[in-house]
Amino acid sequence: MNPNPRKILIASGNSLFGKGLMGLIAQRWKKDPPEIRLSRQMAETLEMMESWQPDLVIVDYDDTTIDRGEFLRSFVSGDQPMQVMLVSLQASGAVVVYDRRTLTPAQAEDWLSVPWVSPEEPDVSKEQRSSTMRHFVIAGILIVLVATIVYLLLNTIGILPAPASVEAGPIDQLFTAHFLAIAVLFALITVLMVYSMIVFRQRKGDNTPGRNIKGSTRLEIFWTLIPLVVVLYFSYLGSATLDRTNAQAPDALEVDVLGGQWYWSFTYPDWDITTNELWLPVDRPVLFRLRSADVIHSFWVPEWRVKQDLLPGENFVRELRVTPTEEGQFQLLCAEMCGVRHAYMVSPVYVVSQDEFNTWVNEQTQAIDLDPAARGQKWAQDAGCFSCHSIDGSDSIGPTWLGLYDSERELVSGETVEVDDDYLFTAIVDPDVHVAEGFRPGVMPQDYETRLTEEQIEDIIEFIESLE
Ligand code: HEC
Ligand SMILES: [Cu+2]
Repeated sequence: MNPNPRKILIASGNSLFGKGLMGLIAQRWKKDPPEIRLSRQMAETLEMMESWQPDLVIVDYDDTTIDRGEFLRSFVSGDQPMQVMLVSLQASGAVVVYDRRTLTPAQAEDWLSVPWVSPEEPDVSKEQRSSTMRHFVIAGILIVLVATIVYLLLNTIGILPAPASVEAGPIDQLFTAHFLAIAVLFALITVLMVYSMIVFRQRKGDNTPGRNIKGSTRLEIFWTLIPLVVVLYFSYLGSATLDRTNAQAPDALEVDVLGGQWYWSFTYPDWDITTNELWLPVDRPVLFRLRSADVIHSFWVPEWRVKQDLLPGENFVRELRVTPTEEGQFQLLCAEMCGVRHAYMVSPVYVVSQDEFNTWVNEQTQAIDLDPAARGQKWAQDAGCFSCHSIDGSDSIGPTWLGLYDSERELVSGETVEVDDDYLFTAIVDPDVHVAEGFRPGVMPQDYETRLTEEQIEDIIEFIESLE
């Protein structure tokens, strides 16, 4: 070490460090004291090393605001002779001196690492390591426990009804896999958080600063790669499931589904049947072609699991494949918020044996050959008129049809008109043209003109006429 430095720079954020050293230096070179400057900040230190060219820099190695890498770079880049003395007072009181002209790569290396390993430190860290181990083991057991409980809970609370289609199998497997991921993630996050909050909380009267942790590349890689793999695996699972549930079946029964505000209508092209109840034979693959008359709706029978949106527009026919495996009555729901009566957009679904299905088909096709009034009743039934109109004389959402024909109808406009074929036809295709007294416009669907043929509307009028 330079036996007689003339210019000394002391770099430390801690003023006691500087003052203490200045006292020591003054004692050491009593006769011919060197010039001493203090620097509190990293930028200031670097600037002074450049402009003032001290021949000795004393660095407080316990000062974490000093960037060791940057300091080293600036130190080796100059060509004036210069020495650096690294002094650590906290850990061990160790002192290391580096000379700019003789600095070796090995020295630079341990400059950047911590050079002050005092002999007793390995013991401390061994003890620490075993206590860290203990925390990990306890937290690990808690995580497994909480994950198991959450997983069992998610599987038993019965979010969905019992499955009733071939497609429900793969979808439920997917649910199980997601429940597992949810349970593990939930446990991992909450257990570690709550455990840390309780075990590592600040005790009363403890004002020591927390440990300075620099980050860990290994940990970063670890917790980037694992979620990446998990997410990729789930995307694979998702597309594989989609593939399985979309598998084509050659002998599928075709049903055209029309959804609108707020009704479901089903057409079986094989027999030209249109109804508002869905009848299907059990164990036979069905191909639904879904269309919307107005806004987006969504076709969903919870027991079948699969779900498909209906989009407005002629070209947006969506397909959905289902093979019901359980007989019984189910409910078709609209699973897309579609307006004020969205919650009532339900239709019954009957899954029956092939025999019962054939009987039902026969009944439907025979209805077409009945007399006009009987046909009209069927069309009215299929179009859902009876959810608002009664034929027993009681008004509900709409006026009753009993005794309507040939009666004097009072309108909200104050007029009174006679109910005849023309009045009824207009009332059906354009309900808001004349609104019956005591009722509101805009309630009855406006699209029957497109959903019913003219003959069907005439049949319905015959039917209303027959109700006297
Ligand atoms: C969402 C409920 C609703 C549905 C479904 C519905 N209507 Fe109506 N209907 C009404 C309401 C409310 C009125 C009274 C207001 C008006 O005249 O527009 C009405 C009025 C009528 C009238 C005039 C009655 C009168 O006393 O002047 C006829 C006829 C009629 N509906 C036929 C039908 C037919 C046929 C269907 C099925 C194809 C049908 N409605 C479906 C609610 C409904
Ligand atoms: Cu809807």
